[in-house]
Amino acid sequence: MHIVRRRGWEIPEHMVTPEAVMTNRRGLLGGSLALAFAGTAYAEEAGPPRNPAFEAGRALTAEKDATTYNNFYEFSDDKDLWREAQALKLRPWSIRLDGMVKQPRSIDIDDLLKQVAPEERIYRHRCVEAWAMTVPWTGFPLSKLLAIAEPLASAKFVVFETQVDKKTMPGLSAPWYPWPYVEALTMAEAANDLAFISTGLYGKPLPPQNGAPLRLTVPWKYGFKSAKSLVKISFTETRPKTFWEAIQPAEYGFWANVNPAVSHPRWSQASERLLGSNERVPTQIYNGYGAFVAGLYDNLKSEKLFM
Ligand SMILES: Nc1nc2c(c(=O)[nH]1)N[C@H]1C(S)=C(S)[C@@H](COP(=O)(O)O)O[C@H]1N2
Ligand SMILES: [Mo]
Repeated sequence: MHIVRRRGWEIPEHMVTPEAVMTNRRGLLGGSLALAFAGTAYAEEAGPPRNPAFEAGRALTAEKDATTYNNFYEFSDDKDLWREAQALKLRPWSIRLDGMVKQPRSIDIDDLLKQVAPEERIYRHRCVEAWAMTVPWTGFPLSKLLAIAEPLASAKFVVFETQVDKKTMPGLSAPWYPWPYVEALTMAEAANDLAFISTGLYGKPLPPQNGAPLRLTVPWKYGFKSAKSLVKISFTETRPKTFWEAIQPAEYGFWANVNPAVSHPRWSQASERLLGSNERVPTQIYNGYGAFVAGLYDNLKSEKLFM
């Protein structure tokens, strides 16, 4: 049977981009010319404005590499799961905001997207497995979502939960994993300017395999912290058990800040392999974002911050 399915990148652009940004695009074309010169351009119809505060310092990964080599265990533990991931149903989609908030509720993704102004940020990404990429995300600061959720002052952690849909996610049939995929940040980490919610990639709607329609992006931490396809964001007083911590606490902890000097028990974290070229480059502490985030950990020296 031939099933016609609307893929993530076929969603009309006006559904994900407010009118104000659409009409502003022509003014951005000069910027893309300069980028082409720098060798980091991508085939863009010009997305939302790029935030210049985040300099990646290395060439962009090819879009094809970032969208065909993925970790998304709900689909498969193979890296080439992108075909299976096209089955993810992206609409209707709502996000539950609950726990220690003023008023628990669900918000439709399109209502949410109307309340936030999209921007583009080029971030480095470092997987705990030691592969890395550099990609342009579209989205908005996580702090904007915190403001919408209205957490109580007594909340200490933000917990992110991924979609569980047995019909479209074959990986869920592996019973030894503690589904749903759960990740968490402290409130201070979540409020940090670097913490981002991604809704797009390379100026297009976020592909399912990269975590459509809404994905956490915390680039100073190992990639597993950046939970995909979020359906619930809740606020708690106590630190939750996160997915990979539940599986193997000695290898994948709560903090998981990138540090080349702290080896994974089974391999070195000193360098990383760039997707595409396979070039090995040195890994940087906090993935190079220490100026933004190192201060978050000044009073947490007794924690296992780097695993
Ligand atoms: N729900 C969910 N989120 C997830 C994962 C996953 O398996 N399931 N894998 C994580 C890991 S290990 C990495 S490295 C990144 C990979 O993101 P990418 O495929 O967009 O590069 O997603 C993270 N988020
Ligand atoms: Mo990862």
